[in-house]
Amino acid sequence: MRVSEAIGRVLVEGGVESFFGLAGSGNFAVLNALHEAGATFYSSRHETGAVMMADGYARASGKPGVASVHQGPGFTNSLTGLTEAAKARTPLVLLAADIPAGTLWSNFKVDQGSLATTLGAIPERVRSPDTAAADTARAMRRAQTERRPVVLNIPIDLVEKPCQEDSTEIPSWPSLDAPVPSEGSVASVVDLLASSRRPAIVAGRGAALAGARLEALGDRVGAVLATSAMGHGLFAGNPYSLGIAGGFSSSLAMKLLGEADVVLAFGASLNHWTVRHGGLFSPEARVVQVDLEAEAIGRVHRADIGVVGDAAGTAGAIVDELDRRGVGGEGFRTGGLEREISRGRTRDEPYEDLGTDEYVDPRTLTIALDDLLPEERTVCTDSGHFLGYPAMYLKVPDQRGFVFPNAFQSVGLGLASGIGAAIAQPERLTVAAVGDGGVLMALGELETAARYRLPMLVVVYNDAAYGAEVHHFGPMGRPVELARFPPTDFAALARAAGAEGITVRSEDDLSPVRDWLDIRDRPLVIDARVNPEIRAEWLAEAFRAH
Ligand SMILES: Cc1ncc(C[n+]2csc(CCOP(=O)(O)OP(=O)(O)O)c2C)c(N)n1
Ligand SMILES: [Mg+2]
Repeated sequence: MRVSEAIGRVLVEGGVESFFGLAGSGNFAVLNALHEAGATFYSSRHETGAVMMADGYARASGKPGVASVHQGPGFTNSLTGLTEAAKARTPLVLLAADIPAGTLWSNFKVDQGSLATTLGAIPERVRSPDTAAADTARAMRRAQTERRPVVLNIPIDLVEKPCQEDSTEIPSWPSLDAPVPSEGSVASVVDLLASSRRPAIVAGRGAALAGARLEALGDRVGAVLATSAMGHGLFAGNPYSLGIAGGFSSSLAMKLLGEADVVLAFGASLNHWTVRHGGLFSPEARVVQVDLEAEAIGRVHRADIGVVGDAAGTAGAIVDELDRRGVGGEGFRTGGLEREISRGRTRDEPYEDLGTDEYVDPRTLTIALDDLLPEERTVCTDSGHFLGYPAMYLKVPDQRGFVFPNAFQSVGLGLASGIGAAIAQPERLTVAAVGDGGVLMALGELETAARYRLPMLVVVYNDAAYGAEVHHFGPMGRPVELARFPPTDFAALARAAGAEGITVRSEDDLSPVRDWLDIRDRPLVIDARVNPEIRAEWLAEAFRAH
């Protein structure tokens, strides 16, 4: 067996069904080995696209993502996606070809291990033919247990070398229990809850990844439930769910979270957006932050009690201690709160429709899509001014149904991420919500989506501008013409790439979407001409950081 075959075998026997990448001479043998071992290959048009497809696949499926790139420029092209995956703590293995172990010079030479480290990914390498299987297995294990992308560098002079028969055994490691919180920290949380009348739970992606049963804890103490943007969907369908905490909150969510006397944050960084720059919770509220990493506690927002532990184990330990002491109650959940929450959704808040003959109001567009599209969906967003509309107005069925590649706040990642999500969850409709700037940055991947005939809906919020910059600097009286562009016809671009495309200037123009939903044999791109004058309310809040 050759090194490439050993790598393919370890990954496929480890459960890898789909992988992403872009072929070069350096990774060709690895691509073929994975393919021959039984995994399905999806070829991107740019390496950051390949990594984001693997990242979107991982987020939507809960399984690790795998991507493969050529050495040197193939690897450096992947770096923005890799950084997003590192910051979002996505378990992912990037199989990166690398220059021959024995060479001093190559055009392709960059220090791939250092670059991986700098970006927050884990550098690993295939050390020799006889360690290739073990090195690959270790890369997968580290990606999963440490919840980070691993760059497995594979020197090209090793990849076709034979491995000794007995070296391709896949090593096994003991399974690891998640870190449990100390008894003392659990006791202090329960002390707080014993005297709390209005507890709130805010859950982030860490809580979702841990599978924490926070709704049971919420029921026990009568808490209102909210998530960070990354954790969106975690409490979908719960009558006490307030949706996203922070800049994307409804006014009711802001009011109720502001009234909380105890806030329990699980696996949420409590960053500026989630806590509205510190203004979301009352200064009197006691804040408990539960995180796997001590470093995260109090890093952005004050934490009165810090608990180092896994979100699932900590929630369970708190419930056990509440049981033991007989503490619990209806907390917030009195006086028709359930009804108030059901009437206080963001999409029911009044706004003045600013559509014209030429332009649709992005709120009206998104609410109409929410009504039109099946609820079994994965919503995936790019970054930009438009971002609040899909996050605030499109319902998602659960946390895996919301893929939010915004940990690095890079524009241009949403389309590829949506492709990965569509491949991970084919029975769900994937909606990639992108800006005109973001989709043009990743335009090659429109061809990828069409080539695989993915049943995705790509909604382009087309304001012919880098709207985030226009709405940032415009109100300050600064010139913004450098961030405006002539209109781009995305419906025509979609058709040229092999997808379907429609131009939407009003809600009524959405009727072809109904027909497409019945067939869905290729992507549909909605070129939504949104009114470029509308400045999203959430943006003013977001820009307070600058
Ligand atoms: C890679 C990258 N380049 C530049 C930026 C700065 N930036 C933030 S939002 C934005 C505008 C994106 O335009 P578009 O996708 O059309 O969305 P809009 O803001 O217009 O809704 C830019 C350029 C960024 N965040 N990431
Ligand atoms: Mg734009």
